[in-house]
Amino acid sequence: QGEGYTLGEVVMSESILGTLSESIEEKKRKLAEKMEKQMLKRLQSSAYPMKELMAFYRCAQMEMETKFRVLDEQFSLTHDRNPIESISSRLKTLDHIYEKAKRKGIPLTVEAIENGIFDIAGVRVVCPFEKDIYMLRSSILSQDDITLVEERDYIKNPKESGYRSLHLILEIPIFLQKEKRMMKVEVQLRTMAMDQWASLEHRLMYKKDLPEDVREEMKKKLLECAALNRRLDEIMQDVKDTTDLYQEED
Ligand code: 0O2
Repeated sequence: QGEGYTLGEVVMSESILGTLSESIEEKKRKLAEKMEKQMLKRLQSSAYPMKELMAFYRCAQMEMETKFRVLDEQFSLTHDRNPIESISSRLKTLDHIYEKAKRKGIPLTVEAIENGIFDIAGVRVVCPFEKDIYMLRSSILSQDDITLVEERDYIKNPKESGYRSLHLILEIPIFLQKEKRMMKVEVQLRTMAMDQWASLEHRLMYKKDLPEDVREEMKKKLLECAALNRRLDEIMQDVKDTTDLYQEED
């Protein structure tokens, strides 16, 4: 009865307080959701700056693709084979940009997105052999208009899932009517075996209706495949290097 309340009143007021704080939390959550939706709408409706940024990324992607195509062309002249099997590009969709910004706590402004998300433009380069990847890496990095912003070598240090690829975040200039603009592009370099593995694993990740035990079993199998692929890439490289040696002696 300390402050003149009965026990029943204290219990009551505690439960009222509990309900109140729950409803405040709920209100806060709804407000945050509403603000996020408004920000996304603003981002979509600030159509011109965002559209412009996406157009710049498309240009940077084209520039980057061309650089790799040029390297492939030149190498094929001198070595009688192509170090690039295929090149593909993708621009992240607005929804995926939004999800990533949310995950990383990046404000939904055009400027913050450009400064905080580096893989809006992505170029994937698939090579026959692992050594081709590192040859292309050093050729592209030796170009004086390219800056390496970040490098993640998931070939030397594969991800826990078994994922392997070399990731480079590169800054490349695009030349507009009146200005030069530096843009970031994520380049993923991988062998054909790594590419096939990544596509299969990606499919598995997006199968939401898979029973948990089946998913675990598939993950295990994919880990096995990753180890086999690694060995496959090593043997193929060895066969090629040895064959090249004999060719040189002819
Ligand atoms: P999408 O559809 O290719 O755009 P971060 O927050 O920066 O540390 P982030 O950006 O995921 O994390 O960087 P990370 O881990 O280097 O991966 C970037 C991209 O590599 C992914 O892009 C995938 O394309 C690919 N990747 C990375 N890990 C895996 C993996 O375990 N399996 C497969 N299949 N691909 C992987 P997005 O944005 O996830 O997808």
